[in-house]
Amino acid sequence: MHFNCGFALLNVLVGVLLALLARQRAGSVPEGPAPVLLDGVDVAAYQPGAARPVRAAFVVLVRNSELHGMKRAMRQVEDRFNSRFNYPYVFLNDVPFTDEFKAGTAAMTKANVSFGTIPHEHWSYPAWINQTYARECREDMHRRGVFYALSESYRHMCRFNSGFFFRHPLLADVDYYWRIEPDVEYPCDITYDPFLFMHRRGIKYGYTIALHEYPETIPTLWATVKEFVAQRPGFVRHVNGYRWLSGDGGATYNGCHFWSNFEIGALAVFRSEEYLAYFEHLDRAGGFFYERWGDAPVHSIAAALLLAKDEVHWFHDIGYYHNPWLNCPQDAAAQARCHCDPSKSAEHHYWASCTREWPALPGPNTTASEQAAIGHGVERMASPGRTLGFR
Ligand SMILES: Nc1nc2c(ncn2[C@@H]2O[C@H](COP(=O)(O)OP(=O)(O)OP(=O)(O)O)[C@@H](O)[C@H]2O)c(=O)[nH]1
Ligand SMILES: [Mg+2]
Repeated sequence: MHFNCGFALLNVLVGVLLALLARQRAGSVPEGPAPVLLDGVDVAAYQPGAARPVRAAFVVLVRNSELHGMKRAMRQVEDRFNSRFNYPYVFLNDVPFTDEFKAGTAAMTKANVSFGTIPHEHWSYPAWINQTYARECREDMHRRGVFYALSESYRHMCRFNSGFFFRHPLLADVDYYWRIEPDVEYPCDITYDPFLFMHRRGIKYGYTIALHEYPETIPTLWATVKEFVAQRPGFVRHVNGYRWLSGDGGATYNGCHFWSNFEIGALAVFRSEEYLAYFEHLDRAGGFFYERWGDAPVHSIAAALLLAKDEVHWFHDIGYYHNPWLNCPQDAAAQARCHCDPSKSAEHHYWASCTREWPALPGPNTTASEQAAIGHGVERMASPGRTLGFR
């Protein structure tokens, strides 16, 4: 009896002690999940519709017929990144989007989506283009086996991406864009906000893969750029970029370009007076239609000439695939969050050697004599008697 009483008392004491401990522990645990910080920003800033730290959006030029490939790309973009960050999507099309396309893509995300039709003047022949000659050029390129040689829409697409996407009213309040296309893949978790990363570090243009261009699509592009450079002393601000574009001091273009189906960029670059004048000069020359100038070399030449080395960033840590090229992070820590084979990454291939050549350029600490040597080569690009301004 005495033993039973003592045991009961002990039980009560242990019970009270456990209850006290439980209360104390409960008191130290905050209500709901602890706030998670992403690159120093509270996740609340990334709720759909919240005022975000950076005004940014995905920008997608796409056809109604590509709905399924678009959903496929969005699935990975969402799973790997945007389900936590909720950046809005802006879809653009040369014809109105169907209700099926709108509903199908909106169902893939909780972020805002908007759908815009491209103004006719941004997707048609300018008055100065001789359309008969343009057709002859397409047929000639076709006989020579050039990819997309006969396609008129491909040329409108390249011209739109070169000179007009950033003027669309749906992007009026957007400062940074991230381009995606149907069927692209994102095989790695992206655990930080690339827009904020760029904004905080003053980066204006980001890429994952840089390739050489097919020379037969741009026979006169470089000569047209040189003409513009000669007319606009000051356009070339950063001579180091020339090393990336030309191995012979500007005489010829080596074809290096950032592969523009992936781009994260500051729209201010494209909206700048310099870029608009550059695009206007190229557009007047007619090479978007008489040849098949791609938006990738057009963007890249401008980025290389207008931006400093450190304003262009290789996102080596963002896994990305657009047929047939892959960017797959090489380091073991990143691999833990990826489903790609690092040995297949484009950077190992000679055709994508431009990928690593940008980060290998001389930087802001390049010596004066090195700069002078580069500058000397660049000056050869200008017409005799013209001076180029460098900053
Ligand atoms: N709305 C619309 N979008 C287009 C048109 N042509 C191309 N696009 C889009 O523009 C982007 C680039 O076109 P692609 O056909 O992928 O060009 P590419 O990447 O050079 O070629 P691929 O290697 O075939 O992918 C994609 O997002 C397409 O969906 C068009 O005529 N209308
Ligand atoms: Mg494509």
